[in-house]
Amino acid sequence: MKTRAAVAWKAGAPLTIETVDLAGPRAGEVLVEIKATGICHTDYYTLSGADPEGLFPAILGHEGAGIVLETGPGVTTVKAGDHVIPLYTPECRNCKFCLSRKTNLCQAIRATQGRGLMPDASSRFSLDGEPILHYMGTSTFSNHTVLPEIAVAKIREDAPFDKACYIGCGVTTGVGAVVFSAKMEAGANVAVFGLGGIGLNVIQGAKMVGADRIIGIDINPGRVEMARKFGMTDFINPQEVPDVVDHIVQLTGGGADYSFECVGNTGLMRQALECTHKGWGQSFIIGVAAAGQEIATRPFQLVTGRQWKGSAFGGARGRTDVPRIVDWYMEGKLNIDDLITHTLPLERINEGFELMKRGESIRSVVLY
Ligand code: NAD
Ligand code: DAO
Ligand code: ZN
Repeated sequence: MKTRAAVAWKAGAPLTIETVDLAGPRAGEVLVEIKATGICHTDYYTLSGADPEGLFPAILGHEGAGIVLETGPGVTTVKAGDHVIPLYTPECRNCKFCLSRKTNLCQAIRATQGRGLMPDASSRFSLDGEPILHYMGTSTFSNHTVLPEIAVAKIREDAPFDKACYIGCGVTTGVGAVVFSAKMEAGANVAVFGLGGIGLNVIQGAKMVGADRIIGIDINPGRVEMARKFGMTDFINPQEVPDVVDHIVQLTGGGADYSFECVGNTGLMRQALECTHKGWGQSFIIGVAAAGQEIATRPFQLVTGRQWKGSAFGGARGRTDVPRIVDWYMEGKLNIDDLITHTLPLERINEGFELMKRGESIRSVVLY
């Protein structure tokens, strides 16, 4: 079939809208009509050329929602007409990682996904006979995409696509880090470094589970109003205090029970660890640092009981947990509407990237 897609031809160049060829789903695959897709920092990271694993030409996008149009042979868990969210972290329920119950990092299709290919090592996208690569196994910047069955979460049909798409990455990454990775308890004191599309979702996750103090740290004071609306109780602009770590330790009477780094800055990662409470503080790295960057702290920070951890896709097992998060939104426990600051047609997708770069949007959503 033919479909409209925003194609990334090379690093640093704007996306161009093309009518591409899309081959139908093979065994274990589904064809999905994407109804809406968010534009995430990670798409920009790849498009900019900073991602050493970025491959071109490719159809980017990993934060979508849509409807299954067709299923390939052997597909049993979804059918045409089902509403789904594509999963860049699949859930096969069968690999060593899934069966361990210790991680959400399913490895069933990891190797081919990382090469921009479907599990049979080929691409379904092409233009003038030349293949175009998939991206993160999702390629939601195409009106139609083909996905492995294990990489779609079936969701309720009354969830609006233009909001549900954000659960495909940002909401799940932030809320999930609190609920699934940290398993945070009510009454906890929390520090959140970076109040963007991820950090604000950490904040609303912390509020949802009943955290006590929720301290937000950001260099952009323009984020304060929104963060307070989502549950932030205290704000720190690092440019206005002599020592952020000391400030958080004072505010919390000894340190945060949990902290989350939602920027991708290794200096902040250190502060996030060191502002946690001696004996039990846990610090979660969510932000993706630039290639080659390393983290450092004094080992005594860990000897004295602080724990340094990481969280990918919020620790969520996609097919199991994403539908639950959609329910939380539909039940009014999560606010997604206010985080979607801009909506655009596919033709204006490059404007969405510009808004993000200028820090003017929390989330821009492309509507097909
Ligand atoms: P964003 O650009 O929307 O937000 C980043 C925020 O950090 C901004 O508000 C900015 O003002 C603030 N900031 C920048 N430098 C700062 C500093 N020195 N001190 C304090 N605040 C600072 O980005 P986002 O969409 O929220 O993504 C955040 C990070 O999370 C990115 O690195 C992204 O790649 C990563 N990410 C990780 C996962 C995962 O599963 N681990 C998933 C999605 C995104
Ligand atoms: O299993 O090695 C693996 C891949 C894990 C991918 C986790 C991705 C989380 C960080 C990237 C940000 C995505 C938007
Ligand atoms: Zn698996």
